[in-house]
Amino acid sequence: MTTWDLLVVNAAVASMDPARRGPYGLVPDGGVGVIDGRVGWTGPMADLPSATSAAHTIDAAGALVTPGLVDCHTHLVFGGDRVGEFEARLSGVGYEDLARRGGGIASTVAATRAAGEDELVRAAARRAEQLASDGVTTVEIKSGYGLDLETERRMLAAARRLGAELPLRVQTTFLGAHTVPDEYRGRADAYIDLVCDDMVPAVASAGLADAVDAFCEGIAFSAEQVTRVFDAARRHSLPVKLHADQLSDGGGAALAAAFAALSADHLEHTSPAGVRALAAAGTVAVLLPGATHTLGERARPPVAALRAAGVPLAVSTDANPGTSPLLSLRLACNLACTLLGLTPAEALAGATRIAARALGLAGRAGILAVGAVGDLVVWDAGQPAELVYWMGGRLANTVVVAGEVVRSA
Ligand code: DI6
Ligand code: FE
Repeated sequence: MTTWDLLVVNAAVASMDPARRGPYGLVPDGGVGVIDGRVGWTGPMADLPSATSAAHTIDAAGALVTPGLVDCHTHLVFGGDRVGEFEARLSGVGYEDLARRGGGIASTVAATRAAGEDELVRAAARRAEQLASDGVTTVEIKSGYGLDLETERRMLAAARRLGAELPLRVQTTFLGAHTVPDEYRGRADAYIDLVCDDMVPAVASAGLADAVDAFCEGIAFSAEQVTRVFDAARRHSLPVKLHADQLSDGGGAALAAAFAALSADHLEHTSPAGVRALAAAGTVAVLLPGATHTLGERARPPVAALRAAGVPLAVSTDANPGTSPLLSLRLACNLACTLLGLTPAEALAGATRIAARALGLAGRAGILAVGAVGDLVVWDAGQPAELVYWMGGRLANTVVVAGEVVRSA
């Protein structure tokens, strides 16, 4: 007889498992059994073995259950704030202008360098809590506001601590090539030397980074410079991802594809050739509508072309102080539908199963299937599209991580 650590019964289980029926892999009168932190059984209640018992049982009474949500692109760890910049942009100053004047990312770099690790953890924990309280159980966190070895290390260590101290799985990404720091102005190649020769080896050998990212853009780094960073990542067996074609078409999508990147993110200006390259490489396209919205960007990622080419689509908050101060993954999903043309089913897959794939966790997170992590959410909702329909607020009723109830309403 199996004794589940946690058994959820009488639920509308949106398993997000493509092996099951419909876009949500919905099992209308279903259940989930978790043992040793993993899903050991899920299916129709009628199939639950009769000789079964559980240390803890949740009767969902018909409510919707999904896998824990996965936010696959955030910059949650940073010092200071950019509220003043928000006001300046509303009065007409452009984002790229601010960056050229030493505002933008550079101002967050100054504040982050000045912050200690405890301070970074405390501030980021408040933001992570907002995501987690509404059903996010896995979050990716990037560095990239340090731009020197010591601060990049401190950011990644802070992100790792969040994973240890909060009931949240944290995947870390080293984004040393986010922008050229002031002290290297006009010497971007020398800064890339530092990233490749010192920073990537140091964070890799300390086990601080699960992946390497870069910002391929006119105001940041060229495709040639990013290629050097990706070569360094490859030497240290770290997977890569890329901020690609956000403000202009810099060939970022094709570059990401050439390195079989886990994901290419943003893609507002990606060309048809870039779309084809992503499809051929199996690289996930991560859509970040919070940045589109905040920047008032008119260009849209080529969603119809990405879909037609079979590129997997993920949705994320891009939570960051400059271009996407967005702390609700469900609102990101809503914006992905209203601004970018996703269906609610695509958006929810993009915030679960496909987001996990963008983190190298395909089949292990963002899905309710045997062997996946036992992370799930019981929602104050009856049908999956409702999670995308409501703009923000909090719908998560009970959040479970590794079979343990970590919050309940
Ligand atoms: N693209 C973005 O949207 C964020 N980083 C990036 O490379 C913006 C980061 C910031 O403005 O602080
Ligand atoms: Fe970003």
